[in-house]
Amino acid sequence: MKAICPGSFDPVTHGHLDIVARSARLFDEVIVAVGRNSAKNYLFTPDERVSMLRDAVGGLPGVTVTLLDGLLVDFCRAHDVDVIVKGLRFASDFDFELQMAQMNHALTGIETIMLPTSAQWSHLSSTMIREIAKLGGDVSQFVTPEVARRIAAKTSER
Ligand code: COD
Repeated sequence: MKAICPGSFDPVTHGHLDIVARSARLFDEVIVAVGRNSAKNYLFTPDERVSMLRDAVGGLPGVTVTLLDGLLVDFCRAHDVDVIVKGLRFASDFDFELQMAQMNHALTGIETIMLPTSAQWSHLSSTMIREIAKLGGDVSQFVTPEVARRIAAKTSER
């Protein structure tokens, strides 16, 4: 089966990577898709987010990374994706993810599977990583060395 892990990944964290790695053990193929959430303002460009993800998932068998332009369900139909995989941290994630899962199902009938976050990473969010980095904190335990380097470069140029 072919799965997709969509997200903003601004930037990718160990929490996201844990969901991708576990998906790779469950499905034959996993596409990690860098999409757009119109409610968010991004620190990194779509190409930068794709590049950081490619670096981070490089060794995972069956995993590819792509840019998602337009509707997720249209991409899934065009690429014969069987299932959408999302990560859940807390109740507010569930409320948001449930609504998106039901909307995506209503649009094309595609199913969404939600994986509970690993306890080790349940407190991680890209928003907090950006905030900590902006205020000079050390985020290296939450992201890959390459992402930490890119965040430092990005925040110093602002
Ligand atoms: N542990 C486990 N899971 C996590 C963690 C963590 N520490 N942090 C985040 N996650 C999960 C999130 O719950 C989510 O499932 C996924 O990882 C991605 O998270 P984000 O924050 O990077 O991405 P979002 O939620 O901003 O992504 C939203 C999409 C881009 C997927 C969505 O807007 C979308 O599908 N856009 C395409 C256009 C479209 O089809 N819109 C209609 C949607 S109904």
